[in-house]
Amino acid sequence: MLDKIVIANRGEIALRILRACKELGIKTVAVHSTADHSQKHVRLADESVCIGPPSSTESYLNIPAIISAAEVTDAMGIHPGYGFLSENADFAERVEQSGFSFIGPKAETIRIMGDKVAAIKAMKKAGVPTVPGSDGPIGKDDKKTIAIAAKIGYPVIIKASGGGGGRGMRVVHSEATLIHSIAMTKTEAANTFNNDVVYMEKYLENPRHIEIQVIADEHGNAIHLGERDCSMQRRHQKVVEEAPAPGISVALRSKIGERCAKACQDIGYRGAGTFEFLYENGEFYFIEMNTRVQVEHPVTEMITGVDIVREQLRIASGMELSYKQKDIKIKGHSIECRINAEDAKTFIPSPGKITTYHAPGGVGVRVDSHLYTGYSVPPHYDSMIGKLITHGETREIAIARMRTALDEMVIEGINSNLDLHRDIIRDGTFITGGMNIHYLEKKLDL
Ligand code: MV4
Repeated sequence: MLDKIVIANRGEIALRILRACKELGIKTVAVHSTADHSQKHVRLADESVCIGPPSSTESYLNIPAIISAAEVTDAMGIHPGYGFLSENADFAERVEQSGFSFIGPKAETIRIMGDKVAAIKAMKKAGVPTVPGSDGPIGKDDKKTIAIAAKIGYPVIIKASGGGGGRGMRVVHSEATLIHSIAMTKTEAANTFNNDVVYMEKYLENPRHIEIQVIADEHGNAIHLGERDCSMQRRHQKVVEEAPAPGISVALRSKIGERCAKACQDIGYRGAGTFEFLYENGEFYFIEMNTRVQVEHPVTEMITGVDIVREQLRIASGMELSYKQKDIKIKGHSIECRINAEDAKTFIPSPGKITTYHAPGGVGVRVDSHLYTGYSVPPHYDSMIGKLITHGETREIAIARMRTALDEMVIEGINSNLDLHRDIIRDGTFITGGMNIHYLEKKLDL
């Protein structure tokens, strides 16, 4: 087992990783910016190292500073959490070249998945269903490009291979604007991602966003932990997630899940990962793979009983998965509300001091947050300040528990989006379940 690791992150996920380490007897090193010396995980860690000023680029994205912290504390591994350097292949490579374990996939795997054209190609080869499209980069031959779009059928979407997560995309509704749109997307992609490769897919108009969680060890074992529905989003920021996805049958879950697990074996995947799909008319279409632990991993933990971060740490220690596929049983339903320090109506960020904090509790209620009364939310980072997660035997019970928990939760001194969540949890369409990715933006538009 790894005996000491650096937690190269902040906020709730740093605390989540710290807790998993404590349970496994792994010593912890918190690396933090000058803005974060009062964070809960910094106080609870065995050691801490200040790695730079508040700006992320000079602290949480500062590769030499993080590797130096691992060296001076004699740590064995580095857990990147999510965001920051978690999907940076160069970072993973330098971590391993410096003699530390990167708690995640091999650098080469991260590199492939960061290149969306390469990721789709690898997944298609492994039998994962993909969106009908250009099957690779769009070339220079405009006649050929026009023919591909005609074959797929309009609307089509042009995506940057170096993009992902909603960056570098353009929907095209007819042949009249196709070539110009491709040129525009290419220019933007060259400027933003330093990579002008673009590809084309059939544009799915009203899909749901459903993703499959997988874990894989270095001994060729790979399993899936079912799916999450992340369709309740605004501007590519997820707001509410749940597991399982309403309306997905046991048979369909097994079919798509087993394809993903097998794909992990085929490509030699290591660690926790997520296959992102669009789901429309009963069909799954792979769009991207995330090679990190995700914000919404708790809903999967609640319905499977698997501690995903614990498995990450075990896998990085060279151990086998704690479970076989047959051990994984989906039990009940779980919902997560992302709590942000922002205005519930305008979404304007609201950093500042928390004057009062009361976390909810009770049966089936989990709070993953680094907040405490007197904590100051710094203005330099993402506005997410915690996650409220509920679990129940049925979706109805999980919703009732979430409604109760949201009404019980108090965050004062700053604005939060608690009122938005109190509205969503009472929304008739949400209560019915199975809404598509456009639902929340349309609801907020009214
Ligand atoms: C799409 C799509 C429709 N058709 N691809 C946006 C984020 C990135 N991960 C992929 N995205 C989309 N790809 C095809 N072929 C619609 C989106 C999309 C979206 C996807 C998931 C969650 C929210 C979204 C919001 C807008 C657009």
